[in-house]
Amino acid sequence: MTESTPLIATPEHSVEGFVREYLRELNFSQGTVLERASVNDKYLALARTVRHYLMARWMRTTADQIRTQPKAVAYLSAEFLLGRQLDNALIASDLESIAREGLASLGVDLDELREEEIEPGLGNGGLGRLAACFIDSLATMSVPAIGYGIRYEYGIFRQTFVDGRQVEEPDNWLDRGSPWEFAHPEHEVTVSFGGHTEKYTDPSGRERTRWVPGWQVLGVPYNYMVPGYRNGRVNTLRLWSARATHAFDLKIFNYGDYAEAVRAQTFAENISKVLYPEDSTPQGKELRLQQQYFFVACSLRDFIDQLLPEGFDLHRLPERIVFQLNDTHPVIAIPELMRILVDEQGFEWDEAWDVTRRCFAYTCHTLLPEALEVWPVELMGRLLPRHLEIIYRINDDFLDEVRESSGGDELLVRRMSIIAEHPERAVRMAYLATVAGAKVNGVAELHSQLLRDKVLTDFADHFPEKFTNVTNGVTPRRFLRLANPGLSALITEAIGDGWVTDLDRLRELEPLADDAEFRRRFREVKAANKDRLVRLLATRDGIDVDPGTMLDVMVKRLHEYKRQLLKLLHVVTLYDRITSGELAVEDVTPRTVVFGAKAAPGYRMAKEIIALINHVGAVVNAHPEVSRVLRVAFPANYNVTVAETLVPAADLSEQISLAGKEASGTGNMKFALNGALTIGTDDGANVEIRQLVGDEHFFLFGLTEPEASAMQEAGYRPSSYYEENASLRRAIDLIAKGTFSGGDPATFAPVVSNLLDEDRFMVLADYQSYLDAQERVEAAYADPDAWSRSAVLNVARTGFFSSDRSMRDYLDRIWHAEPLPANGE
Ligand code: CJB
Repeated sequence: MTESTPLIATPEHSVEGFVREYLRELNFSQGTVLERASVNDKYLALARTVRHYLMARWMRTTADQIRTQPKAVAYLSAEFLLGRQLDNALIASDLESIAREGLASLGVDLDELREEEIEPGLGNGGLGRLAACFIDSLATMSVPAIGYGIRYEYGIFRQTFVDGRQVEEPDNWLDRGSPWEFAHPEHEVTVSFGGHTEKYTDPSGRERTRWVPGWQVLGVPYNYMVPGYRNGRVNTLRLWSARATHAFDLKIFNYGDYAEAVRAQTFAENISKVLYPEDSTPQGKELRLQQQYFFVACSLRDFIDQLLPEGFDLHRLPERIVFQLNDTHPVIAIPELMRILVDEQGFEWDEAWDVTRRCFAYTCHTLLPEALEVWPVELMGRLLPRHLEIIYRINDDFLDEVRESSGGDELLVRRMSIIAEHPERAVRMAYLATVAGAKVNGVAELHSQLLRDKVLTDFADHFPEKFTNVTNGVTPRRFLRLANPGLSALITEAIGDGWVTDLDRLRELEPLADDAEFRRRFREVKAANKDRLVRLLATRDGIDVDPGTMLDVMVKRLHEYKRQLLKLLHVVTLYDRITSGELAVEDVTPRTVVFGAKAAPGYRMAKEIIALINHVGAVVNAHPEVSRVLRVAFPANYNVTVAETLVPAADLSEQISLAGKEASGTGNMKFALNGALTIGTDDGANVEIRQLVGDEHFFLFGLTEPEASAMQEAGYRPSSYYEENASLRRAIDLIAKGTFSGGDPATFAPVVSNLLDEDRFMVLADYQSYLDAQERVEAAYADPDAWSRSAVLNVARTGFFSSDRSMRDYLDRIWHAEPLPANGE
């Protein structure tokens, strides 16, 4: 394929040029004029204007990739939690001040328009947000890369509270159209499901298998720009939307059965209708497997047909692409590539396997056994009969290999089988990914270690060279430059602006931690960020926060392993001590505890915990004495947009999962990078954060992973902590007797008994250690100068957690791909 069309011109990079373009957009795209334009008209015109500035870069990047045919990275992910697009596009194209000034000259306020954008919530939490950070970094580093995923019509649900309990509402983010997407129905792809397989003999006399599908749907690609930061590059994110095949239209003509045709259409379109809201706890629903196969089948087909030159020899596929599997969700891509090569391209099995093994790499994001996806053989066989056969064959070959290398250790063979036998026959997707992937990585040092030692042990022994670590990262563009303009300006003034694309440069701030004037200005920025948050919570949620208090923040999905309950027990203990007179309010550091968390709609305990937080909050906040020094704020519907205001305002970052349960965490990185101090366990990336910032600037507490495991093995008895620790007993008793539920002990009885009888995540074992660490926090906070010194050092020493560094690690250890030359533009 060659590109010879001249590229479109970029509008003039000036206030006048911008205004001209903007008014043209209002007229021609929105069909209105400034005087009559609604806020939405103005927002859409602005988005389109900014788009124009990126368009030539996008076209050039695509053309360069097609022309030079470099090795590319395809990031396959069922989730991309992008956050708002406008802000990011403005900073990437260096249009922020031009847009602000240009709009102001027309009497339009940029900030008002920014608020108009509904963020595409196409992910649940950490995993989806990580994918968004990674594609941002790849674009900024000029790496030829494409993100592939699903264009869910409904993203993660909107959370509201009714009587303190979570209620889910649909997120119809596309209601007013999205100016950031480009539909390409002409590039639709057909995806098959169901049916059966049959053997046949091809003209050369070879025995072959073909899949005779039962039904089909179409995948329509929607392209999104992924702008690099001021490097003249814009990569592509391609999300697939499901449509009914045209055969359904024919049905309408042929049979006049309109209702049936519409039903079929709805059935097909259901596939990309809604994001499953379970985080780390897949439900094994048929529609979810349909979604997974749908998007990877579209993506492989797209890459082979659209991005490779015609007649490309697929034996050389590993030279052109590496498919990174973001958790197990896209793992069905492995048998799909085998099917394409063997059934469609006529490869011998071994040839196809050799190509496939070199095209995939797998990232595992969890240690929780319940988060590892397994698909019942019955379901897989019904939906994807050919893929199941291929998986069986991969498994047979692999188990032969294990048998041979282990001298026939049948117990080992059974343990390593891709097919589980109990409780039902099922495909273990993580095992399939490990057997087929060229590399397997965890997402923080500790996590990768535990993956090898505990989860995939036999595989780590069998394929030691496959296992590696890449510690997660976050994009400094969104989570520092954009979210924290005050701190960004202060940093840039001190060390120049190179840090935005080279975050290690933050090290140059270290000496400034000892500069009293710099610390004062740092505190000024923090105070301004708190004011910004206070305004947001007041207008968005009607929550009143005193910016003079310590902001103690715990925001992440609600999960028992993350231990929001531990944080809550601290709040209840403070309440108890103040109301019982044990603590005088004068002796308490005033703090506002901010929670943000969505629970999976079917996760009963998580929803109970949300209700309990809200009920405790209501009592604490209404208490005349207690509320002078302690308040709880729980804004509903925590999302990326809220994070962007919350993270820069925080003083204290709560990262308190039970050691060995949080794979990495990425919120922990965002807070440290914005100068919050962490109170945390030795878990996930906390370990690396603490190593980098230094023990004196991190509040460590809790059991280590080996200690926790040993205790579990010896028989953990949570009630012994209740019996022996009076403070803990009083806190639990307050909840148990109904203090926070209008005197009704029944309301939170399930939470209490869960803690006392099971406490799977050892909240009670870590309670005292956590309280002690909180006392160290109070003591440290009492010295604002020392605190801000630690905060500055947190910023200076966490440049490692840039997702640019993660991408370099993937490139070096896994992908072995090269950046394109920067675009001179
Ligand atoms: N993670 O967000 C999810 N969803 C899952 O289903 C499994 C894991 C999270 O992924 C993040 C990115 O790697 C990690 O930082 C986090 O610890 C993990 O829970």
